[in-house]
Order: sequence, then C-alpha cells, then structure tokens
Amino acid sequence: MTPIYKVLKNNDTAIKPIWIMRQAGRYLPEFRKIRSENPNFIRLCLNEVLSAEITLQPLRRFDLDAAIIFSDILMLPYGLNQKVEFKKGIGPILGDLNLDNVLILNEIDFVEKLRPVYKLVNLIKNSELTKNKNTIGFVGAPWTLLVYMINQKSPKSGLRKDFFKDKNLIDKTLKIIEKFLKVHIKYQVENGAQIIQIFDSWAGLLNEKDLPNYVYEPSINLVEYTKSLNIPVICFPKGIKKYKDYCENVKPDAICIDYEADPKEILRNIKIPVQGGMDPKILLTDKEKLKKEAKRYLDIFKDHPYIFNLGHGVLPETDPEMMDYLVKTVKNY
Ligand code: 1CP
Repeated sequence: MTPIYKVLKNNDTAIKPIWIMRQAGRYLPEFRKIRSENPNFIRLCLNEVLSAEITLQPLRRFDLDAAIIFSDILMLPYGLNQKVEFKKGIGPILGDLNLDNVLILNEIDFVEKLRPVYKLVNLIKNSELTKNKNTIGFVGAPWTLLVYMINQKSPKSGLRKDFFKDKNLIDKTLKIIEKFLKVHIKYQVENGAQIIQIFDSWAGLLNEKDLPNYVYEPSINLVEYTKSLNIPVICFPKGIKKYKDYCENVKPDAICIDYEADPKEILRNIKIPVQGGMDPKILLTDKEKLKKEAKRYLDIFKDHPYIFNLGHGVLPETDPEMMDYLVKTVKNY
C-alpha cells in the first residue's frame, strides 16, 4: 500500500508522508521556462504532454509521496463554456455567465472539452515516477467555483456588492456546478486518480450562518459521491475556523488545515486523518527555522494519522533548495 493510503485507509501513525499544494509551479525554474513559452494558461492545461511534464517536475527533484495533476479549478467554468483568461499580474478574469447556454450543455460535450485533463491523469498514473506514490486529482468546491463564476475575478479584495442579489441565479448555478463536478471527478477517477482533493479556497469569505447552505451542503454531496467510487477524499476548506463542525457535517476521509488553524486544537478536536498546516512563508526564512517548524507539526501529530503539507500553496518566491530541505526533514523524522 502507498504511504498516503496507509494514513487515509488504515489510520497509520508510524508513517508521515508528504506532498505539497502547488508543488508544481512558479517557484521551479523548469516550470517558468515552459510557462514563458506558453502564455495561454488554459491552453497549457489542455496540453496533456506539457501538463504531465510539469506535474512530474517536482517528483524528479524531491522524494514526494504524491503527484497532483497540473490543472486548475477554473477548468470547470471553461468546460461549461464560460470564458476564462489568466491575466499577468491580475489573475483569472471570467466572461459573463450565460445560464441558458449552460443549462443545455450535456455531459458528452463537457467531457470532450476537458478530455486532455483526463488523458493527463492517465499519463501520470502510468508514469515510472509515480510508482508506490499516489496520483491526486482535484476539483474546486462548489462554493469557491460559484465565487469565481459570479464574481468573474478573484475575490481577494472582496466579493462584488450585488453578489447575493439574484438568489435564483446563485441556486441554479450551484446545482449546475455540483452536477458537472461529479462528472469531472468521475472521469479523473476512471483515468487513474487515486485520491480527490476538494479545494474550498474561499470558504472563509462566508459568515458562519451561511456555511451550511453554501459550503457544507454542496460539499457533502461531492464527498459522498467520491466515496461511492471507492476513492478517498481530502477537503481543504480554507479559512473556515470551525474545522470540527465542518468534519462532522461533510465527513471527508481527511481534512487539510490552513496556516491559521492551531494544530494543537485540531489534534484535540479532530478524529479523522489531518493534512497540512505549516505556513508557506516559513520556506522563505532559513533552514533552522524551517526544520523547527516542520518538526513542531510532526511532533504534535506524532500519534495521529497525518500527511505533511503546507497550510496553502507553496509561494512563487520559494527557493527550491528550501523545498528540498523540507522534504528531507520530513522523510528523516
Ligand atoms: O504561471 C501562472 O501564472 C499560473 C499560476 C497557476 C498555477 C501554477 C494557476 C493560476 N494555477 C496553477 C495550478 C494549480 N491551480 C494547481 C496545480 C497543482 C499543484 O498544486 O501543483 C492547483 C491544485 C490549482 C488549484 C487552484 N486554482 C485553486 C485552489 C488552491 C488555492 O491555491 O487556493 C485556486 C483558488 C485556483 C485559481 C487560480 N488559478 C491560478 C491562480 C493564480 C489562481 C488564484 C487566483 C486568486 O487569487 O483568486
């Protein structure tokens, strides 16, 4: 059994596997080279040969326990025929959402548009470099995708004022997102994804009273669906604060915590396997601090099923040498 499966399926505490969110990406010079030759990000995600190369780049350098496919949560709105562009220095910009067009979209056309993503999963699953490692597929959670599809850009500086105005649009869009996310999960799994991670990066934007409606309810459906395919599911509801409440409602196989969560409190309150937590900024300091902080997490979760990861994606300004040091520290623990 792979190290991560031992933690997820057997609650093994003797092994502390490691993978890192955004392990493939801008902090690696070999990624930046491919990226500079491919200015259209969506097109790059739809080139399964290049996406596979990017996915495997960190595995050539570091002894990680999983490959996460190089793709994006915004491939879903792209598959639903909403225009998605990535503007340098700004981030994603989405076109107007036309629900009438989306409502007539069928599964076959959606899958055809995203076919390269599923081919990519297959290439990664069958690579020599992922032997005894897991291939991780992923989706954005319905709430986080709703945010991008309605807000039409990153909500970094807040949601647009009229975001919740058209309740009918919100409800219908959520239902469509949920329907096609199941399709997207199914095809990733059929092509070799052995774990699904659900990224709810903007869960922290909501008031507590709105969590059941927009975060718990839609996530429960996806978690149950993924489990029905016999595939473990890890949820990352970033910024949520009430992780215990989330776990009791959504019931993922493992919970990924962000850098604001107190790991000791998590240990006290959470019974399922835990992943992540360490602040990605620690990788911008020095080796001594990095080792100390990584060990703090490993010590706290010594007797708990735990997968080492960060509390959000690795930052673009990270020195790959620090990443190497982190992976070795965890492996030698
Ligand atoms: O070169 C570039 O400018 C592209 C930067 C980039 C990369 C490397 C984007 C644009 N997406 C990705 C890949 C990506 N996105 C992965 C790859 C696999 C890996 O982890 O190695 C994954 C898992 C994602 C998921 C993703 N995309 C999330 C959820 C995780 C998170 O970071 O919170 C989100 C919110 C996105 C949207 C997105 N895509 C890209 C950017 C810059 C953003 C965030 C924009 C924002 O701030 O709102």
